Amino acid sequence: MDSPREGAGSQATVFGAPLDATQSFRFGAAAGPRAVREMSASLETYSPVLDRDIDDVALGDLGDLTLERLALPAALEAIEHATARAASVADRVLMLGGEHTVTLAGYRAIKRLYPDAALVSLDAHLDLREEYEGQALTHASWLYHAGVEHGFEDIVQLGVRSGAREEWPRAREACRFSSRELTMPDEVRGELSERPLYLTIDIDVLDPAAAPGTGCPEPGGATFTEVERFLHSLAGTRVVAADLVEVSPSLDPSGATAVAAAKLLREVVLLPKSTEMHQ
Ligand SMILES: [Mn+2]
Repeated sequence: MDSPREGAGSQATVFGAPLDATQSFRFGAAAGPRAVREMSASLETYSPVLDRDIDDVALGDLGDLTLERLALPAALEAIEHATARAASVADRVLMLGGEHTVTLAGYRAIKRLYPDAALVSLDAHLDLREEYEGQALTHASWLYHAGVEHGFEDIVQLGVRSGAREEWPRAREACRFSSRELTMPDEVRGELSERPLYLTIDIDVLDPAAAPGTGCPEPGGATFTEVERFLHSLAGTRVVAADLVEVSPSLDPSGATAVAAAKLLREVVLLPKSTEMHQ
């Protein structure tokens, strides 16, 4: 197996993590990876904003993990291993969820490889509960666990507009930065540009008008263009891993949610590192 080649040209590896174990409201995220792959076929491979083409990227695909018969801890271990494996052959890992809990497993693997990695989360929900309905680790509490395990000061969350009362002080006081907007202060941005980044995109950061096919839609969200613009603002940073979670295709027969997810992923795949920026 190849070792990571950080200085080499664009190389990304995608895999699916169709976990759908802890939903509180509506299931269906297990079908996310297949739907996003299908809808990606309808998109051009070329990004006019980034002036880069998927055809010019060595994009590997490890397929989808088989998780449905596993208990949650075993499923998370499988996802952690897959992330580590993908990171060993590519300089950018892309995971298709699945419910948001998958991010904890991916982040664990990335933190082992890059202890100075920071987590950037785009999500309507704070996900900072200590537990949810008697279960410690769920899609509504995974970020709390990421903070406990790896440090809240490494977490930046954007697009947040929903959470229980007790989550908000944690967001304001413990996390490095937390905002409803998709922007961050220059100081935070400057810090992030120095560090390996794990980027997680919960599709519900989008307004339900743009992405109705998700388990817990939250009105008052960002437009597609706003999220896309934020992603483009990460050009020149070092995104070593990204995931896109919570697409539930059965809740959106139009396919609009899955194609929005596919297009955001295309832009993440094509995001240039600092060494690839146009002069
Ligand atoms: Mn969410």
